[in-house]
This record gives sequence, structure tokens and C-alpha cells, in this order.
Amino acid sequence: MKIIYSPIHKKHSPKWEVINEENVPYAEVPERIEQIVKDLKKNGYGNSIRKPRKFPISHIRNIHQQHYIEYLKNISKKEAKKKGTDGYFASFFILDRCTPLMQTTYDAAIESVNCALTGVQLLTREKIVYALCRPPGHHAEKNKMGGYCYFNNAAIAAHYLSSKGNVAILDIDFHHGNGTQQIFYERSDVFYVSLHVDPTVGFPYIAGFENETGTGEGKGYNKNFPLPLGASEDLYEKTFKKALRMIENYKPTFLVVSCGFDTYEKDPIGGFKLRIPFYEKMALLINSLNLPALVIQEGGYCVEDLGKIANTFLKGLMR
Ligand code: OKP
Ligand code: ZN
Repeated sequence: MKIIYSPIHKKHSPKWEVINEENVPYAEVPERIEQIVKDLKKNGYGNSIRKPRKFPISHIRNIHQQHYIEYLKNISKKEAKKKGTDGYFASFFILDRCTPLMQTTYDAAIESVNCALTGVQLLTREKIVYALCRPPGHHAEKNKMGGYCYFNNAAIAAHYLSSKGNVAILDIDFHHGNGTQQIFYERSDVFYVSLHVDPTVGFPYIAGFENETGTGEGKGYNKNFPLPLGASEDLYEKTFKKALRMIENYKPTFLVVSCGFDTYEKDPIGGFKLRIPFYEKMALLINSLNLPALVIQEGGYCVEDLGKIANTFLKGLMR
């Protein structure tokens, strides 16, 4: 098992997102990852932590449109400079007002992708790799940022893996990964499976419905399990087992887990009822698939308990 971490993520620290015309303190804070790393070290994983390597931009170009990447790199830096540290919102390339740009956002987003791609490379030797990606990625579409996401780390990693075999992406973040779904919607070599809050009542609202099953080549290779707000451990477990059975039947070579901890009962922006011990159970079930697994950090906003959740999850993966 290896953990990938870089401190560069700390450079990305917007203060606000906009909800209903109001500035609300940003939930996707640097302390999230810092808390996880601190607790992983405390639990003896210090020696397993690796820095990310650097990768050519072509990995990102395979997934995101060239003018979107350029916008993030050049224009956003220039514009953000004028706005200081508050961040600003792009116009054409955004899904929402949760995803501000700072001058340093591009650098942090690149390093987050590097963490995921390093994870792919280590997966040839390791059964489990945990990439502490931040900013997260699963809402980022081919040419749109949204939901705290800029580049789709999981999609970029899954595409890289797909040259060596079929990939299943299991998205267990509280929110639907609309970006990942969009990116692989017409492909059968990457199977996207997600459990998340019903999009009629929760972010991202625009995607994550049951009838979105893929199109063309990809028909049948996209599976959404929307769950009601307040979903219990029982309901979650039942649904989770269905999702795993589908992955098993697909017989992938690799598993990518888009791993959000905002399904936790105390999460400030989530709304499910999962308690800490449940994360070990989930991980044990994932383990039973017996696949090389790249775990990519997505959301999770109860900073205080994130380390405990991550350690509990890892314990299950390692058994
Ligand atoms: C990103 B990830 C709710 C505000 C919603 C955006 C949520 C993005 C979630 N009060 N803001 O999937 O964890
Ligand atoms: Zn989330």
C-alpha cells in the first residue's frame, strides 16, 4: 500500500463560494487533506507516503479540451491576480458558483492530477494506492469546472489505466460525479458506477439519475444509484452490494474508487447517516473484489473526523 501526498494543494484556498447570491465560507479547505495525513502518520503509515511525480500535459489533454486547459492556465491566472486571494468565477467554463479561481489554482489542480497519475504507476507494484488528491475532480467535465473541481483526477487516472485493461470506477462520494459520467458516457472500456444523493434534492442537480445508462458504445456502462437524503447504513449497504455485483460481472482489470467521505453522518454539506465503523465494512466489501485499487480522494468536509474515517477505510482495504 502506498499513499500519495503533496503539500502544493495548500496554495489553493478560496475563501467563499456563492450559494443563493450569498458568500458562504468555502467547505473545500486545505485542512481536509492535512487532517487526513496527520492521522495516517499517527497510525503508522508515515513510511508509505510518497510524493507525486511530474507528468506530461497530454494526460490531461486526453480528457479535457485544450481551450479549457489554456483558460485555466493563462487567463485564470491573469484575472485572479486582479482579484487577490478571494478568487473569481470564470464565465463560460463553469457549472456553478462553488468553484472560484485563484492565481495558484491551476498549479494545485495540476499537482492533484500528478497525485492520481503517480498512483496509476505505483499500481503495477501495489495492490492498493491511496492518492490524496486536492482539489477534488469528479464534477469536472471535459470543458467545465464545477463543485470544487477543476481537472477530473479520477477520469485522467482511469483513462491512463484503460490502456492496460478495462476499468471500473466506483464513485462513493455523497454527490454524483457528473464529470466522470460525461467523460466516459460513450465508452464501454470504463464502467462508471455511482452511489449518491438523489439529484432532484442535492448537488449537482443536473445529472445522476437512474435512467442515465450510457449511450452508443457506452450503453449499459454507466450506472447510477440515487439515494434519498437521510439514507441509512442499511439502505446504503444493500445498494453498495448491488453496485459491487455489477462491477464483478464486468470483470475489470482495475478499480478506481472516487472516494468521498461526505456520506458521513456529521458531514456539514452531506446528508446520509453513515458512521465511522461503516467505512471499514465498505472497504472490506471492496476488498472482496480482489482487484488492484486506486483510491482517489474526492469530498468529505467534516474536517475533525476525516482522519479517523480515512484510517478506518484503509484498515478495511488492508485486511
Ligand atoms: C463536491 B464533492 C451545499 C453547497 C454545495 C457544492 C458541493 C460540491 C461537492 N450546501 N456546494 O462532490 O464533494
Ligand atoms: Zn461530494
